[in-house]
Amino acid sequence: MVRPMAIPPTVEEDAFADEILRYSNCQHTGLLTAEAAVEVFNRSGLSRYELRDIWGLADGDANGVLSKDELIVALRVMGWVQNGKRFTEALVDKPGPLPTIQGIAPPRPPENEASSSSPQQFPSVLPVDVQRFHEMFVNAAPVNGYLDGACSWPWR
Ligand SMILES: [Ca+2]
Repeated sequence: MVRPMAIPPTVEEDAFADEILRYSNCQHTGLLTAEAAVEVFNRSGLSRYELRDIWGLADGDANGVLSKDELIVALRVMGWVQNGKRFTEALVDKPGPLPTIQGIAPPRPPENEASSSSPQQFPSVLPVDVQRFHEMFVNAAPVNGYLDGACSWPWR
């Protein structure tokens, strides 16, 4: 039996587990195979001894694959160990920082979506604009490469 977590998975943990299942092409079964887990966990930068302990704890039913719940256990403990905690089973009982897994970015929390879209409001510069700016620059007869401020931005 899987030991239930004292604190249920956070939205971020749940989403990160989904992301890893997707990355490993295991999203249909919802089970992370040992082979896929090794591939993913090795990207955490933890030692194989730490990973062995984490795997042993996470695969609570010892069937050699991680269910999503078991994967979240692994992620939670990995996050703590990456942040300098010594491995203990008690780490499972408190949500910590999400682990860093190279090549797999944790999904953005929903509340960040609004702010992350703001940079896209800047008009993109098309190549034709670059050419036009270049012509304006040349036509303004730069002296030693510098322009008078009033000349360099004529559309003001
Ligand atoms: Ca299992």
